[in-house]
Amino acid sequence: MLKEQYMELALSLAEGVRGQTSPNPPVGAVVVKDGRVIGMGAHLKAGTAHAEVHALRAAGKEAEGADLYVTLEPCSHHGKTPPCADLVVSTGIKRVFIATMDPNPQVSGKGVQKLEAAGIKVEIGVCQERADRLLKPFFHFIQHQTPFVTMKTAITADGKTAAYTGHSRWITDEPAREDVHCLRHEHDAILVGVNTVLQDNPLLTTRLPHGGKHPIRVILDTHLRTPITAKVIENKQADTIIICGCEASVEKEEALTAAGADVIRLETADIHIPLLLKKLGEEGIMTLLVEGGGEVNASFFQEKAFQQMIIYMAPKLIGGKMAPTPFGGEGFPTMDESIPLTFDKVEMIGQDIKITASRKEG
Ligand code: AOF
Ligand code: ZN
Repeated sequence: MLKEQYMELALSLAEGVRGQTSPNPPVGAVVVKDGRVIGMGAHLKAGTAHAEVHALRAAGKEAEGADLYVTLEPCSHHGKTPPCADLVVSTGIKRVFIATMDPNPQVSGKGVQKLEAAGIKVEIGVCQERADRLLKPFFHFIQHQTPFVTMKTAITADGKTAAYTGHSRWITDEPAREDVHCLRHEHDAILVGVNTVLQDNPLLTTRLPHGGKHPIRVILDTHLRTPITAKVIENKQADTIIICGCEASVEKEEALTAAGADVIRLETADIHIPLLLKKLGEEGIMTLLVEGGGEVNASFFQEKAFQQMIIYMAPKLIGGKMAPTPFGGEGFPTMDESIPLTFDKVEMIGQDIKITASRKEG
């Protein structure tokens, strides 16, 4: 097999644990000797063994003289676990292939330095594009200490999120709606506005045939209007964080806290999105899925406070100039001010289309 094929195997392992390693990155590793895979592994959860540890453990003594394929530069620091670079050296690995470098300031090149200082041959950049795509949220979080924000929306083919009456069940079909639950599983947190809580009383949990990880629920609720009886409060499958402005009622805050929610009171009367993202970053939230209604979406839109958009488009037309679209608010006056996106991926999900787009920086 070619080196790219072994790295693709390591990348598949890493992709398989996407969303379950936060705030750590998903990483995969494969150990190969004489053309035979003798060990493989992935980092499964923050605080537990890194990918290399699992792969090298599986290889055992045979690792001596073998090649290691790892999707991220092996770490060089003592974090919650000891440095992988030291382990790689001590097991007698001969060559290390790395897909991409670790921008974590505690690592960033020092892992490779350790390997090379021990006489190991290192090659960087094997299948780098695929690794960088997978690690985009981690890179963003390391650089900004704020979550990588994905806005999700479901629209008709004429771009509406509901009929002019507000009726919206359902725009997309069952398979696309199930795909949204995969998104929830992959994200650390999911965000909606209090209006969504009041109107739909959603659970915001992950409901997939084989289970799934529930994201932390984040409710934007300037005046603390979330009822104590709301499902997001009563249901304990996931934690709920309620964000309010500095003028919200202290009694209501106490009642919500007593009911098990975490209330974060901002220093400002209104919810300022960049400040909110800073607070969520401090909570260790690396990925945030915004499933807000038009007004919540508009506030992220206006601040350009998102990195990715996932659009599910149904083959239906609803029409109506009063029918809502994904972004409320005023919008921009001319095309020159429009927010530029790149369409990264287009897929059919059942009869619907899923578009994954990233916002062009700048
Ligand atoms: C690796 N292999 O599989 C992963 C790495 O607190 P710790 O010890 O878990 O370290 C976390 C940091 O290690 C994380 O921020 C990132 O820089 C790196 N992740 N490194 O060698 C792995 N998951
Ligand atoms: Zn490590």
